[in-house]
Amino acid sequence: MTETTSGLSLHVPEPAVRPGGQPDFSNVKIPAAGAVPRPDIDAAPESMRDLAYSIIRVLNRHGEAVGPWAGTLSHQELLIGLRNMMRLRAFDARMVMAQRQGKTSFYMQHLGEEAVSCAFRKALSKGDMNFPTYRQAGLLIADDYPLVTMMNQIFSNENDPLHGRQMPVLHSAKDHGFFTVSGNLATQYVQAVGWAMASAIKGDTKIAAAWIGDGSTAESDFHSALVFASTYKAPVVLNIVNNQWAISTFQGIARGGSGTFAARGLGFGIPALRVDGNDYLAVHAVAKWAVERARRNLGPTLVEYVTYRAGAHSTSDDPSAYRPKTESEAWPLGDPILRLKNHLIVLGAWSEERHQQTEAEIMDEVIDAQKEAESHGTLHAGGKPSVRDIFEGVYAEMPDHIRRQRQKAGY
Ligand SMILES: Cc1ncc(C[n+]2csc(CCOP(=O)(O)OP(=O)(O)O)c2C)c(N)n1
Ligand SMILES: [Mg+2]
Repeated sequence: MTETTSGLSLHVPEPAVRPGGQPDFSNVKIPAAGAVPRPDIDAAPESMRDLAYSIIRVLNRHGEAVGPWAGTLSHQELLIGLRNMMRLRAFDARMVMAQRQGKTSFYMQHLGEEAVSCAFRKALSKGDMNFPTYRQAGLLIADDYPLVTMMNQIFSNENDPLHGRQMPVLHSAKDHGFFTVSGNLATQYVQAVGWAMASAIKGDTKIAAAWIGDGSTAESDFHSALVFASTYKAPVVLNIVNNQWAISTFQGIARGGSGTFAARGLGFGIPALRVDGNDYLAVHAVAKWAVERARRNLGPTLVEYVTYRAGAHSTSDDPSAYRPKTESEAWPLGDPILRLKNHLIVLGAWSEERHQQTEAEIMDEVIDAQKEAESHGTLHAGGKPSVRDIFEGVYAEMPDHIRRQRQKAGY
């Protein structure tokens, strides 16, 4: 028996650098595009353990699509993908500005992460259900959800489909396979697995997609969801968006000693894949693979999207307090819009001129939508939901004390 000579201490992971330091992403080991094999859809999870530690990439640094994961999208589909990501970016830029102008209390943008939700949506079928967080509005945009309706929700105006009951950006759109966003993170995982189990119990063909950020995988809901998903082989895709940050907390705090977030799936016998989240083609190919597995009743897949939150966490956050200002530029996987744009130029399907023209057209489209939404009110001006809405839509039968409160309020 060895004797302890000094006191015990805890290991507290620290980010490699702090504000003022040189950005350092040497922890992100990046394989060449095309280097990671593509297993058969029904391959045994044990045969693909390496995929939890690598990064599946399709676009190389010359803008070419290479390797076994390439070829899931036509030129036309790629152009649609580019437009959707550009639309999301323009939408975000206008809404961040609108928040600064006091038209909404709060906004959360997707800067640098547009490929994840935009490409994933294109792998799903109608009737499938996403359980998203606040950072997957691309699921709506890529499903042609009206920008005006999104803005009405963000402005909590008289046309807000949720009647001012939700925080801005916590959308809900059942017909677009977008379950109501819950502010309580990781609940998405247990709900998605439960929904997927119900779909299987009914003998339906619909699958679910769960969404979580790197930081939120530390929540116990993430782990309990994995127990149920793996035990019952639920038809669900379990998505982890690793954007390196959870507000001011770096990803290492939630990851602990495990090699990757994807590797969390291995202990449960769940196939786990890591993918370049800034590569639209790779995200789509991996999503399609995982969706097909679920649809063929082969069970859940865990997918980690390696990306970077280039903007602030929300309009209430200032990242210069906790990370170097130039960290975003040093991110080694580049920008998803630029990378798809360059690929389309290499294919001869796009040009710098068309890109600039499209950027201007999309900005006009977003500004027009904003004008229309503002005509129905913003946070401090114009039309608002009725006070009556506070009392309705919660209980099937309104309890007496709520009824009395409503009468007291005069509604
Ligand atoms: C259960 C729960 N705990 C804490 C919070 C407060 N909170 C909001 S966002 C956030 C960070 C989440 O980071 P991550 O999961 O990495 O997602 P990201 O914001 O990077 O997309 C926290 C802690 C919350 N919303 N829900
Ligand atoms: Mg995060």
